[in-house]
Amino acid sequence: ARLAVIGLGYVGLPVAALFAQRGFNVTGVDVKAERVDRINQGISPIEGDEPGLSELIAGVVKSCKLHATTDYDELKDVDVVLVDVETPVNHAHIPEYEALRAALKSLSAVLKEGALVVIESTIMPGTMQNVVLPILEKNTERKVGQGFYLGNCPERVMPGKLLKNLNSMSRVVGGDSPDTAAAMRALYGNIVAADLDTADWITAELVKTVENTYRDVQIAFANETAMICEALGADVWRVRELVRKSPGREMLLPGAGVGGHCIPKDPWLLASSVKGLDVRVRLIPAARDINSFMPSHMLDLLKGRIKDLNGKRILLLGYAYLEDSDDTRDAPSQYFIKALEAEGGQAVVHDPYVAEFAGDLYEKAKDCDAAVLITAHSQYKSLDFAKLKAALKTPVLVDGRNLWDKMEVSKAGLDLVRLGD
Ligand code: SAJ
Repeated sequence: ARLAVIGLGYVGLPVAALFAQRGFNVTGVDVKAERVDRINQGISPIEGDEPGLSELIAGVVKSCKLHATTDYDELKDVDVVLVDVETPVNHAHIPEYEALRAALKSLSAVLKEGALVVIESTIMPGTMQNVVLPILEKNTERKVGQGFYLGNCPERVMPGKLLKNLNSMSRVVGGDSPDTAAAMRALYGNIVAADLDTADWITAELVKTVENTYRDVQIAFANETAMICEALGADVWRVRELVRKSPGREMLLPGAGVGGHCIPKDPWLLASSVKGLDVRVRLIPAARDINSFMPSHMLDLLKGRIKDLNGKRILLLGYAYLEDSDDTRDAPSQYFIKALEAEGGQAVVHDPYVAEFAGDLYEKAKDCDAAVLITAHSQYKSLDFAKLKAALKTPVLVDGRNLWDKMEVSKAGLDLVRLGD
């Protein structure tokens, strides 16, 4: 069967390659010609360490199972089209569908009679009914369930484990009808070894946004508890350890902030899905507000030791949004740097995973006044505290991820300031 994937990013490309590996004739469509060219040379344009992906792409391109193009005309005889274009949220926290609308319009012009279209991009609940369906029916002049079939299958992937996640994580297959959902289940059974749960569109859209909003709210609770503990002179890490002994209290980790491509964005998709309807959404925006505040709180912790940051140089340990990752999307470090610069300070950034900021951290520490840990990269665990103390002008070290042992750090003569303590 012939399958196409529109949008060859960090979700679309691995999905296209996996279906190609399973024997489908896959056409990948992307607007970026250079990305198309690299893929057709068998090279993965995806940054970061994705085990198995480069070899997989080289293999399926070599065996002519995967072909990339910028030309929608190549979709004429395709039976299944997966849509994986970007669906960003703008500064007003409203989802932007320019890329989605453009892809659907171009697809409508060539969509084969009776083809199945599946939206994999993360969308605001209600988008299938109110945005995707009208565009396709209007531009193809066909009715869903007759002239074409339409589904929503949200992806669950984490950077660094794309191929593993795609195979091992369960997925929801939301169809325009139970029959379509069943057909999607059979289709995805080719690449997914975990549960494939059938549903309708709104359920599939909600599951994706709710699961990530759940995480954001849980993290916000941990962060607010950390700030309460600081004010009361308690140690949130000890409190958390004991709270978790109570059944069903899976308290998450306070931290220097919440970054990445999914967690900061999806709560806004969920919250905006009921804009204008008679329901008040308060907890979700409040959680976003708390988590977005954490980088500034890290600066407040630093200012507890160095009042005036004007002209000060601060060593920032970690730029990526997640430990042991090179992914910097919406990373808390970026907000910390902005807040520091607003006080006249300057950040000297170290991050072993980000080329621009790699290098010898003790060298970088030499002309810095203090250091702040934003990302818990494993190699920071075994920091040479004596060496760091000798390099810093003021022996202040702020720990935003509960990475270090208080005794060990203070033994080296550093003044450790811990989030939540
Ligand atoms: N974070 C905290 N405290 C926590 C957990 C995370 O501050 O207790 C911060 C992290 O430092 C990071 C951000 O939140 O800055 C997001 O961390 P994450 O562990 O949620 O990692 P992500 O962004 O890769 O989230 C993905 C999501 N997966 C999908 O969207 C398919 C999320 O739903 C998963 O729960 C998460 O991976 C995971 O389980 O690793």
